[in-house]
Order: sequence, then C-alpha cells, then structure tokens
Amino acid sequence: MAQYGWVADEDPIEGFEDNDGGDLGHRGGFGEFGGASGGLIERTFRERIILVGLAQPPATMEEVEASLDELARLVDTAGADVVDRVIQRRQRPDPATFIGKGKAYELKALSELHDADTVVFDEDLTPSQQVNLERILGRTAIDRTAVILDIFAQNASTPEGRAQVMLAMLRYRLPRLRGRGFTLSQQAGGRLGARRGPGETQLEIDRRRIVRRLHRLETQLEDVRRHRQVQRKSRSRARFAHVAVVGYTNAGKSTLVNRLTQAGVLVEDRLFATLDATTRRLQLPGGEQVLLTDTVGFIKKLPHGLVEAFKTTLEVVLEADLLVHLVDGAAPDPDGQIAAVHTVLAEIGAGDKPELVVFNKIDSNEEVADMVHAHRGSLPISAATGYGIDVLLAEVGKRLRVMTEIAELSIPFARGDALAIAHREGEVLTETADSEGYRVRVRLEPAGRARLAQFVVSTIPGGRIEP
Ligand SMILES: Nc1nc2c(ncn2[C@@H]2O[C@H](COP(=O)(O)OP(=O)(O)OP(=O)(O)O)[C@@H](O)[C@H]2O)c(=O)[nH]1
Ligand SMILES: [Mg+2]
Repeated sequence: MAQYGWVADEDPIEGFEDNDGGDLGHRGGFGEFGGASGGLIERTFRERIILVGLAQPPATMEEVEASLDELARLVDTAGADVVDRVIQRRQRPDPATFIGKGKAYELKALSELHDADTVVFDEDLTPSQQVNLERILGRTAIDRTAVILDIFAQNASTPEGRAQVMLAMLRYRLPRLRGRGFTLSQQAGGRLGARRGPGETQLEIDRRRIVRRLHRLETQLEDVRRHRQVQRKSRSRARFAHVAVVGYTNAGKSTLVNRLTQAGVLVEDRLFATLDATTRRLQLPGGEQVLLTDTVGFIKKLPHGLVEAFKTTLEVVLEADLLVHLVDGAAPDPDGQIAAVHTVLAEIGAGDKPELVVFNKIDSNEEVADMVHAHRGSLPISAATGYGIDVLLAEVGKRLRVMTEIAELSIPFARGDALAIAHREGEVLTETADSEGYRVRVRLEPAGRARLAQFVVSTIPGGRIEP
C-alpha cells in the first residue's frame, strides 16, 4: 500500500505555546495535582492499592468483578500495584461514606494489614464522601475517574491534549476544593471559630485561580475549534469522505490506522495510548481517496467531564461520514464494550452515524467468528496480521458509495460559479467540454446534489465508476 502524506488537520495549533503562564507547559505541568511526578497517583515509587467495588442491584457479582478487573488494568497502566480488592453488596451507596461505615473501618484495618497507600473506588465519589473516607482510612481515597484522569495526564503529549486533560482535571478538582479546604481551614482556624480563618482565605484564592484557568483553557480550546473549522472549510475544495476509527480503548485502532496508512501512531498494550486524533489520507481499492482518523478510546463509566473536555478532539467523530467501530474480539466482554462505545457516541451526538462494526484480533481468539455471525454486517480482521483488511477496505468503499451519488452535469460556459460548486462540494471524476458547455461527472452528497440540481443530466445512485 502506498504511503500517504500529511493532511492539513495536523497543522500546529496556534495559541498553545508552552509559555502561557504554565497552563499547558511540559509534561510536569500537572504538578499541582499532587504526586511528585505530577499525577493524582504517586509515581516516584509504585503505590500499593486496594480496589473497592459496590454491588448494587441489578448489577451481578460477575459484572462487578469484571469492572474491578478493568479498574485493576487502569491502576496498572497508571503505574501502581493492586494488593487486594473488596466488594460490598448494598442497595445504594452510603451518602456519607459510599460503602457502609462499618465496612469503611474494616477497609482501614485491611489497608493497614497490606500497608496500602491508596484506596481506589470503582464509582465516582462525591467530594464529601472522599473527605470522609480519607479521614476514616487515614490514606488517600480516589475514584475511577481520578485514575483515568491520571492516565490521560501521563499520556497527553500535544498542547491540545494537555489543555483538554488540564480542563478535565480542573473541573474535577473545583468541587473538591471545598471539602479539602474545609479541613484546611479547620486546622488553620482551630477551635477559635474564626469566620474567615487563614485556610479559608487560601481556599478562596485557590478557587478563584482555578476558575480563571478554567476559563482561559475553555477560550483557548474554543479558538482551536474555530481554527480547525477554517482549515476544514479551505480543505472542502477537495471534499474527501471521512472515516473515523472509533472503539473501546486497546481495541487496536492505532494498529489498524498504522497498517492502512503507515501513520506511525503509538501502539501500546496499555489503556488510552492515544489521546489525539490523527488523520491520514487513504486510497481505497476503487481508487477513491478518503480521510482516515484514529481517535481516543472509550471506556465504561467514562467521566462525563472528560468527554466534555475532549469535545475538540471528538469533533472529528461528529464530522465523519462513516464510523469504523473496532471491537477487541479478544476482550472478556466485547458486547459490553460495544454498548459502552454506543453510550459515549450518543453522549457526543454521534449516535446515529453510519457504523461498520469490525471485530479485531481474530488471530488470538477463534470465537471472533461467532461474534461476527451474531452481529449482522460486521467483519472479522486482524490489524496485527493483516487478515481481512482487503475485505474491510472494500466494504468501507461500498458503504461510502451508497451514501453518495454520481451525477452527470451539463453546465453552460457562463456558469463558472456552478462549476466551482461542483469542484468544491463534490469529487469531480471527469471534466470535458462540448458545444453546450462543461460536461462534468461528479460524486456528490445530498447537499451538493440539491445545489446543482438544475444542471443534472443523469445520476447513478451509489454508482461506481472508475475515476
Ligand atoms: N493479537 C492481536 N493483538 C492486536 C491486534 N491489533 C492490535 N493488537 C494489540 O492490541 C494492543 C492495543 O493496540 P492499539 O492499536 O494501541 O489499540 P488502540 O485501540 O489504539 O488503543 P488506545 O489508543 O489505547 O485506545 C497492542 O498491544 C496491539 O499490539 C490484533 O489484530 N491481534
Ligand atoms: Mg490508539
């Protein structure tokens, strides 16, 4: 397969210089979030971690265990060791301590036994639950969201990625300031009952600073989005169909994009290796050029704040004509992962995009064939070995073609404007001239078709013509 060049999407982004007051600095820029190495989890040594899950109906014990398995992978990716896990059955979380108070004291004893540094809860803790738990446990208590944020912070490598992670972290941190600040002010103000103890003043200062940085980041990211839109408009002269590879984290998206385009995206057997969208041009077997984008992976219980913060990156998904939904066929619960991906897609407003489901890693799990059988219209591949790639590309071409139409246009010489529209909005396949004017064969989407309706001589719906 030929090697394809860079696409304009990857231009350096303005407004993200590293010297803008420290918001988006080098990797260490997350230092204020605790941990000498900058994340929420200490990384100068491997922390010892206990996992805690809550089995609330209707969740089965199996599901809770599976979710804790995944949390263990997250913790491992973040660079810490799981030493034990605890599950409590409860109808609903305790508003003050998440697990029951008695259980919390048991957990304290267990933490001492294991000499654990941190306890990680598989569900979101409210700020006050977090404070109460830390008081009881005498050690750090964090939730799944914090672990995901920590990994994102480690993996963010571009200014835009760092800005998005920073935004998510600040949003995570803001409501938690009060809880910790309150402790602070109690310590600082002691029992004197001062109404504005020194701790509280510091809290207000911190809060104001965070709010200011939040707004600055939001403005910067908004600028990036506008910049992108301008880029896209100028690119739409040659309107290529856009295919986005989406899927659960570690499904093999980057491996696939690399195989198809030699994009050189980082591939790793760890979660959230990719945080930035990389777009490359790809030629399909029928000769059509399309844009192919690798995207950030999704996960169950993906914090809404993170989805929201990453909307600049996720916008490429919204603009794609077709989603290739890559599923890890070797994962313990592919259907659960498919459902989680659909949840996030719906959350970003891409729930009704045309989707081609592709099961990956058939080389390592024979059951993939059964999965393909159970999902109509899906395909098996191995991004690692190349199995099924030709069929996949042919199918992508087919799906894209049925969304477009080839129109034969006759445009009078005086209507250079219409000719320009054909070039801008469609993919011109042939252009000749006869006594009447220009004769143009162009692949068009419905919008372009409507604008050029008066010049259409004939159409081939979803037709296939060699360019
Ligand atoms: N056996 C097997 N392993 C694969 C295949 N494709 C990818 N992998 C492995 O799966 C792991 C994840 O691959 P990536 O391409 O980084 O996955 P991703 O979907 O981009 O993951 P994130 O960017 O973290 O969301 C790596 O260890 C790959 O080598 C495959 O077809 N077969
Ligand atoms: Mg990746």
